[in-house]
Amino acid sequence: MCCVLANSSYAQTQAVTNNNRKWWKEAVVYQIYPRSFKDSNNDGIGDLKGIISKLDYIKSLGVDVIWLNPMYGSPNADNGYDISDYRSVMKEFGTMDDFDALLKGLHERGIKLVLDLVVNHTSDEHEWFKQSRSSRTNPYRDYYHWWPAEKGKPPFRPGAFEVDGSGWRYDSLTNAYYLHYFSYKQPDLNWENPKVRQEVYSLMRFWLDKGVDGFRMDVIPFIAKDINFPVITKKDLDENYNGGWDQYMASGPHLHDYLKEVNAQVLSKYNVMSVAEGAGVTAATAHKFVDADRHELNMLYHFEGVNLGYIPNRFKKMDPHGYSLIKFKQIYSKWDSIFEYKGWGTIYLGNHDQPRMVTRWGNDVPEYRELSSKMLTTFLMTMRATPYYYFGDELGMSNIKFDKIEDYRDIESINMYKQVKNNGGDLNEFIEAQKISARDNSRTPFQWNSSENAGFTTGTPWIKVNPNYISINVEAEEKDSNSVLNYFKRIVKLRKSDLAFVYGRYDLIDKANPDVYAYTRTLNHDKYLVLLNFHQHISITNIGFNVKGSKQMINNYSDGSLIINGKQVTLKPYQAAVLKIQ
Ligand code: ISL
Ligand code: CA
Repeated sequence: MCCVLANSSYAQTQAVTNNNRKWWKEAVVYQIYPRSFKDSNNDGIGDLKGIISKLDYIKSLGVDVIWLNPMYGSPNADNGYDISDYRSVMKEFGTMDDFDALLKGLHERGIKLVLDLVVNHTSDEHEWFKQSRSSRTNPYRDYYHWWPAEKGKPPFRPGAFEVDGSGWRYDSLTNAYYLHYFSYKQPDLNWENPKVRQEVYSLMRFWLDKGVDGFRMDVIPFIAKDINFPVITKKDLDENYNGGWDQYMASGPHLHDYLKEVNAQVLSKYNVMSVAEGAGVTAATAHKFVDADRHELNMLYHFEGVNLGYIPNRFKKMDPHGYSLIKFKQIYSKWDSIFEYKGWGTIYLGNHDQPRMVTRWGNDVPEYRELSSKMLTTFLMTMRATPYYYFGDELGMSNIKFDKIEDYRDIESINMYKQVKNNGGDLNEFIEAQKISARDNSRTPFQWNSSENAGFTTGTPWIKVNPNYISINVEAEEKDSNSVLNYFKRIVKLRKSDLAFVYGRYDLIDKANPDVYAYTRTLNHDKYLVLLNFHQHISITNIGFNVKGSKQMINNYSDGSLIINGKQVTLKPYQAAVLKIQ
């Protein structure tokens, strides 16, 4: 007992020494999907000049770092996650001058810029791949994974975005198959080849030398594979819904050698941050990526939270009973404890691969959309982890819920639909499930005002605008002091007002409560209590210490009401409050 206490107070005092304080731990990251933010030339596609025109809006949010989804040269099979030229800007998004102006504009406002690094795969239209496929003896042949057809069919590997589900594609030009974990337009790079690694480090330096502040690293555990390609079955993968990909297809024997090399040769030379998209990373493997003593990466984001509540292997269909808050609390508490002494966590509920946060985790009916948006934002801004906040969530934007496949633009939804159709599956059931889980729900244009197309474009938007833009938009919300937007700004300020919200110890309270998520954040003598009712009924939580007399820091009910009865607090539907314990 003595030692447990000693350890935790050690962690507390250690937590804020200068050694441990890092700008990226204290930052709020705001993610922008450039295709959908603001269109400056009215071709219907958001672009860099559009972002530049909204820098003051971004500044007004109080965020510190922008993560920009890929904006490099790309034929857009997967909206920029298929890169054909790493050193250029996608034509639709503008020019390198626009990029430089964007970076300058952000830096002038004290905001950092993090780019998306997509180096598990390139586009099949990248020059390296064109060379690679041209002949078996081409110097670029080993930049990718090829399987000569005379060896027979290669062992099964899934291709996430392929209708036939296969991750190998036959290329008659050289009578061989190439590997692609996503679509056939996204061939996987061969990281075993040192030349490939040097190419990647060189392109990273290209952007870092321009002054960018770090990278979000797409599917980084996938870069290293067991290139003996042992036989695995679809069943192996299906039975390991969360871990299967990692176990059989990723995290190859040299993964951490490569990450150490990236750190030694590139990242360590700059004052930048790195965050891994930790697809498949588990509690057991997380430290390998982010333990500072290992000199690899700074942060990762895991999928355990966002995968909760889906029926396994059913095209992301939600369990009809929704998700269990008790499990939700277990997952986020576990991940907090993983990084208590080593590494550093991230927290998110939405991004460009996820549906809108309020639809998925809150309640988007008119009565509760604003309250539950604010409640979820309170969670994100009060955890011990760097928040990655997805653009539009600060307005309470919700899923568009397309009811026809023709409205979808995402390769994932379109090809899954074909797959269900080919297998004679239930297409209505599929479309219903997509209304909750499809990625396009979070890719609809940002809602600036109530003019046509939400002020995003005067052209035809590349994907439909959510009709709720008439009332859910920046212009309306800036004027309303109780809006989701103004609540967001207030809670970002609150997070920044006290290091306890960043570094303070996290303690879960009333953990068996199925409706309320309650916890404290403690640093030295400062202690805050966070109360979140995740459900639409009135809920009671037992805190275990007297709450009366504590100071209210924020409350998503605009009248500031909160029913405290000694150690017990009664919360209204989706109520959220943060109290300072005196
Ligand atoms: O989006 C997913 C499921 O709906 C994820 O499985 C996703 O494919 C996975 O997390 C990898 O995501 C990243 O790489 C993909 C790209 O489509 C995603 O947008 C990107 O975030 C391929 O580059
Ligand atoms: Ca445009």
